[in-house]
Parts: sequence; structure tokens; C-alpha cells
Amino acid sequence: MSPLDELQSKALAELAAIADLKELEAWRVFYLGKKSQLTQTLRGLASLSVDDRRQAGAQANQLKLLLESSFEEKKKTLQQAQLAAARQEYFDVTLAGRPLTLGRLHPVTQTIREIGAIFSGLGFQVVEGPEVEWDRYNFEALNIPPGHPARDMWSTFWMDYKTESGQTPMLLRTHTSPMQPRVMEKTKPPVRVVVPGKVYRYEATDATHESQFHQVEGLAVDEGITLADLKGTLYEFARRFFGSDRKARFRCDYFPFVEPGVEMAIDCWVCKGAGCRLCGNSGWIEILGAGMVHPHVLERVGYDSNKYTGFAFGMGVERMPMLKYGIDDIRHFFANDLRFLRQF
Ligand code: FA5
Repeated sequence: MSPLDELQSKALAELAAIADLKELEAWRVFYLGKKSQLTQTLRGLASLSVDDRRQAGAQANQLKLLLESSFEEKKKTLQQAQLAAARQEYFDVTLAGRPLTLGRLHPVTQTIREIGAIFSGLGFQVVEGPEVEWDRYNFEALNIPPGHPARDMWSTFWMDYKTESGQTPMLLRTHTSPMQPRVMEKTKPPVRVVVPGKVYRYEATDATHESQFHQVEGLAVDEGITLADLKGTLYEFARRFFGSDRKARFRCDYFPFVEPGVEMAIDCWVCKGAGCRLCGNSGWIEILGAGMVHPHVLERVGYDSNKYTGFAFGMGVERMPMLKYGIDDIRHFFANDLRFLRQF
């Protein structure tokens, strides 16, 4: 085999194995470039005799043509493959973009913010507190000692909290009222706060009751505060939240930490006060409990109950949008059905 034959078979074998254009260019430089064996052979022809030159020149030129055409062919094949691969990733830049779905705040969060904004406008500060609570704040500081029958008003989730001295019962707070003594312990009067947060009750769910729901607590303590201030504040809240065409009413109620105690109700959104299944035929839906802070509760945190009086209230947050928008089941709020949530 002549050196040119050898070169040919080696070059073509290497060319066949090439898989991309970069390797192909390296191949071209090696076999057809200025410093390649073939170019050197062609240059060296001048030193040969006329006969030798004719024969060797013809063979070298033939090989050059063969390598050049093989190179072009391979280049075309590789370029086509590259194009086909690019087409697979092709996208139409003129197509309209897919709309981005905007997230939104949960209706309960929206309601808490709306309630907070109304009370901020009435001079209240918004504060938050712990959901896992001590018995002494959830009950004892609120005039409900161990064994007091009023504990039955709130079915409770208890848990054991391990401390160095043993196990101490803690609970998931049954209402936001424990924040009353917590705030008063840290503040001197005047106090004006609202406290939004989650609360928990060990009870069966129905259209208006959940075992985990939200409340907003309110507390105002100062010299000379009366029940008229409580009613005025809550009527004004109801007017701003529900509009002036809705009716609100107060009735006597009992909570151990207020005296006197009241409940506030709004006319039922389904029957407009006529009486239906939802409102238990009463025409009214209770939204909050309230009253004048009991002197015992004030004294326990070191407030002089002869000098200071105050009112407190605790409203169910989910009941507010239910009343405002006519939602007939509290369980919609926590079912996470986007068809419901997207309406707010
Ligand atoms: C209390 O929780 C008292 N802490 C309220 C209070 C505060 C009274 C300050 C006096 C002074 P009650 O258990 O009634 O009270 O709950 C208050 C409100 O929470 C109710 O009016 C109702 O709107 C809402 N609520 C009560 N239980 C549930 C429940 N299971 N699911 C949804 N909302 C509820």
C-alpha cells in the first residue's frame, strides 16, 4: 500500500466517526490544511522527475478531490442533523404568552386586615399572641379557676408540656381573650388593642362552627369607660364593615371575665330577619361576645378597678364574610377549593 493509499483509508475512517462540526473542522485542517501530509506531498512533486511527477501528482490530486468532496458531504449531513435538533426546541416567538395567575390573600386574612384597619381608624393598636397557651391566661386570669363550671363553655384541646419540674398542662387557646391579661400585664392604662388570631375548640363542625377558626379580640381600658362606649364602638364597627343598611342588636350574655356581658348579632343574610334554618329561625346571627371587663380581671394584673374601667369583645372572623357575602357554610373557608377562594 502506497503512503497515499494509507492516508486515504485512515482519513476516510476517521471522517466516518466524526459526530460534530468542530471535530470535522479539525479533521479538515489535519488532512487538507497547509501543513497536512497531502499538501506537503503536492508541494514536493516539483522535485520529482517528469514521469514520477505525473503519476504521483495524479494520485495526490485525486485524493485531494476525494477528501474535499467527502468533507463537503459530511459537513452537509452534520449541518442538517444540527438543524433538525434545533427544530425540536423551536418555539414560536409570535405566540401570545400564557397568562400568569395572580395569587391572592385568603378571605380570612382579608377580613382580619379589614377589621384591623377599621379598629386602627378608631384608635386601636393591632397586636398578636401565642396559640399554645397556659391555663392561667386562657382561664384563671379570666376569672375561671380550675373546676369552675364556665370551663364547659369552651371544649378544649389539652397537651402536656414537659418542664424540668415535670409535666404542665398547656392548651390550644379556646379564644383570643387570654391576650387581655397578657397585654394589661405589660401596659399601663390607657389600653386600646385588637388581637386577631387562630383559636381551637374540641367540638363537632357544622355550617357555622369549626374546630379551628379565627377571632379578633378587642380591649379598651381607661378612666370613665362605660357600656355606652362599648355599644357605640361596636355599632360603628358594624356600620363600617357591613354597611348602614344591616341591623345589629345587643342582648345579655354571660362570660365570667365581664360584668355585664352581652352578645351582638347581625340580621341573618339568608332570610333578612324573617327566620330560617341557618339562623335557627331567630332571624339573627351572633357575631361576638362582649362586656365590661370584670373588676377581678383588672385587679389580677394590678389595675385599680376603682379608677379604671374597660370593655372587651371577641368576634368570630369567619362569621363576618359569611354575613357580608351570604356564605352559607363556614367549612368553605378551609376546604381550599379554588372555585370558592377565587371569588374574593
Ligand atoms: C368567646 O370566645 C369570648 N372570649 C368572647 C368574649 C371576649 C366575651 C371578650 C367577652 C369579652 P364565644 O365562645 O361566644 O366567646 O365566641 C365568640 C365568637 O366566636 C362567637 O360569637 C362566634 O362568632 C365565634 N365562634 C364561636 N365558636 C365558633 C366556632 N366553633 N366556629 C366558628 N366561630 C365560632
